[in-house]
Amino acid sequence: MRSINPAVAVLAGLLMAVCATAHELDVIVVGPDGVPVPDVVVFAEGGDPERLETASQPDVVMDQLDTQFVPHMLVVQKGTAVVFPNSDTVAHHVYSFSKPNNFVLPLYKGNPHEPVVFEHDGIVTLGCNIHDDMLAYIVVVESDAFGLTDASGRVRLSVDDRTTNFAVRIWSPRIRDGEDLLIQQVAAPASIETGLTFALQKRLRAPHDAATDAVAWSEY
Ligand SMILES: [Cu+2]
Repeated sequence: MRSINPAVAVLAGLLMAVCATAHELDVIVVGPDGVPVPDVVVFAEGGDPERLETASQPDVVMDQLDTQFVPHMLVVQKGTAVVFPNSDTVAHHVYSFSKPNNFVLPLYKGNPHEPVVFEHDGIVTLGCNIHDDMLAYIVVVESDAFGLTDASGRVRLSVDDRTTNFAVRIWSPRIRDGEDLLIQQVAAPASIETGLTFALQKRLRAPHDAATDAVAWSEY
């Protein structure tokens, strides 16, 4: 049996370390008036499946406070467990009809329920049976490069640089533009350095409109 030359092993280790570094990809989303759009989900599609399988987030919290879900928008990697504590003194009955991620947490106070593990990518619309105004979204992505735009419409994604050809997709319940404007291919490191701009053409819905019928991305 041949043994591995230690120098080769060290070199291979160094190469793997170099290859595992990530590019920072800046993404900005602006509305038709050029105004930055906050709270937009941005994520990279495609990538190394083996890396995705090993990546994981700790339990993520979707709180209930002052009869609202907090936060209003949440983005998680597929397979992430989300806990739904009720921090109000009134009881809530949390549900989602968004198949196949649908679930129900029957009427409760405190935090008596097990976390919900979201096994399918897609948009999960949350509601409460007691309070019709309670609305929030969990966007489940098959990606470990994702985030929400900040007040300046920006988000920085850490993209594994083994990925040379991937797409960046955005989603928000406020966006009315068609799918073609919501996805951009990233083919070369050059475009990673310059960053991506999503310039929306249609006027946005108001921040908390419950317009769930019109907002799913193509496969949902
Ligand atoms: Cu409620």
